[in-house]
Amino acid sequence: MGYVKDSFKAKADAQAKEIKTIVEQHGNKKLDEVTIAQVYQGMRGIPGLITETSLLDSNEGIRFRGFSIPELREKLPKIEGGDEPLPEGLFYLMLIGDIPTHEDVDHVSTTWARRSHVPNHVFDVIEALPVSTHPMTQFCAAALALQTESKFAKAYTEGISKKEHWSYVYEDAMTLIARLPRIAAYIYRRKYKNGEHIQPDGMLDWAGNFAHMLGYEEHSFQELMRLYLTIHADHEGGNVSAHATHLVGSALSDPYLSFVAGMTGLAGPLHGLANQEVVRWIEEMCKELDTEQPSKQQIADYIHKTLTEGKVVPGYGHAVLRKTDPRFTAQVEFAKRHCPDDPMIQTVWNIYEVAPPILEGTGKIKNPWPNVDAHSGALLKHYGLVEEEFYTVLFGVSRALGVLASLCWDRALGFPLERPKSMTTEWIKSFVAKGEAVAG
Ligand code: CMX
Repeated sequence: MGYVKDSFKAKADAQAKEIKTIVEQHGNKKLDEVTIAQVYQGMRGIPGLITETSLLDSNEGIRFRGFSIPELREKLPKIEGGDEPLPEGLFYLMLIGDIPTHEDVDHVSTTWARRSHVPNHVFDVIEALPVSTHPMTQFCAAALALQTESKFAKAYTEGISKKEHWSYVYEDAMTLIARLPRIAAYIYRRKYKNGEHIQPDGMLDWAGNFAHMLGYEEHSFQELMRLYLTIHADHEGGNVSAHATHLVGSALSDPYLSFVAGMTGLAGPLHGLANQEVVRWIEEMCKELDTEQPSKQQIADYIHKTLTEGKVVPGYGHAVLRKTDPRFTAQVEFAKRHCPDDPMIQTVWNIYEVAPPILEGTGKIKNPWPNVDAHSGALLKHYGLVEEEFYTVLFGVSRALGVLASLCWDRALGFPLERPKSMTTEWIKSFVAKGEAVAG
C-alpha cells in the first residue's frame, strides 16, 4: 500500500472514531427545521449531508479543508518556475486534510502517470459514437466503458467485508483520475483535430500532460490548466455533480458508475454546462450587435432582452453563494497577468460591472454575482481552445478530484445508503390541515 493510502486510512480511522462519539453524545440534537417551502424549492439550505473535502460559505466562497482559493494558490506546491497550484496537491489536501509537501505531490503525480494507460475498448466505445455527439456524452460513455476495470466491483462480486470497501474504492478512484485526461484529450482531438491524437508525456504533471495531449504546449496555458483543474474540483457536497456521485456511491455502485452519475448532472446547463452557455451568450450578443466588443450600454440592453425572453443570464447566480465567486476572481487575476487586452475577456469584465445591478433589480434573483463559469470560457478562447462544447469536459476532469476524494471518505467512514423521505402534495395538504407533524 502506498504511503498516501496509509495516511488516508489513518486519518479516516481517527475521524470515524470521532464521528462515533459525536453521534453517541449528540445524535439527538437538531441541526435545523425543515419548511414546506424548502421541500418544494430544491431542498435549499437543508443540512443533510457530510462532505469532508470542502465547505462553502455563502459570502466567502469555497474553502478546501479550511483553505480559501487565494491561500491554496499561495500554499500548494507548484512546478518549478510556475505560479499556479498543482491539482495533485489539492487532491492530497482533500484526501488527507493537510497541505502536501513537494514529495507528496510527486508521489500522487507519479502514481497517476503510472496508471494512465487507457484500455483500447474505451477508445472503441468513443469511436462508435457519431463525431457530432456532444463531448460530455462521449466523456460519460467513455468513463462508463472504463468500469470494466473496477477493482471494487470485482472484489464485491467475489465477496469482501464492508471494512475493505474503502481500499478498493481508493484504488478505483486513483486509476479513474489517472485516465480521465487521456480520455478527455482523445475526445477533443477526435472531434476537433481530425483524430490526430497526441501521446502522453510521462514526464509532465497531470495538468501539464493534459494540456500537452490536448495540443497546447504554451507554458501559460499549462499554468491555466493547473489553476482551472484546481478551482473546479470541489464545491462542498450538495451541488448536483457531487451529490449525484455520493448518492449513487451510497448504493455501493463502484466509483466508475458513481462518477458517471455526477458527470451526467454536470452536463446540465444550470450546472457545469453553463461554461459553454456563457461563451455562446457572449458570441450571440456580439454577432447580433455586429461588434467584437459591445459597450456597457449594449451589454445592459442585451441582459434585459435575455431576461425578457425568459432565459437565464449564464454564469450569474448561485444556489448557495451570495457574493462574487472567488473562483471567478482567481480567473480575473490570472487574466490580468497573462492576457488583459483580450477583447472577450474585457467583455467578461464589462458584464461583471453591468450585470449585478440589473439582476438584483429583478427582485427575485438571490445572487446577482458571477460564478466560476462566467470567466473560464473567455480564457480558454484566448489560448485558442475555441470549441466551447468541450468546456464542460474540462470541468468534469477537475470535478473528479473532489467527488472521488469524497467517495473514498464515504466508504472509509462506512456511510450508509442514502434514502431521504419524500412526500406527496396530498400528504402535505393533510399535514397542513391537521396542523401537526406526522412521523416519517
Ligand atoms: N439569470 C436569470 N434568472 C436567474 C438567474 C440568472 N442568472 N439566476 C437565478 N435566476 C432566477 C431563477 O431562474 C428563479 O426564477 P423563477 O423564480 O422564475 O424560477 C429566480 O431567479 C430565483 O432563483 P435563485 O433562488 O436566485 O437561484 P436558484 O438557486 O434557483 O438557481 C442557478 C441557481 C445557478 C441555477 C441560477 O442562478 C441560474 O440559473 N444561473 C444561470 C446558470 C448558471 O450560471 N449556472 C452555473 C452555476 C455554477 C455551476 O454549478 O457551475
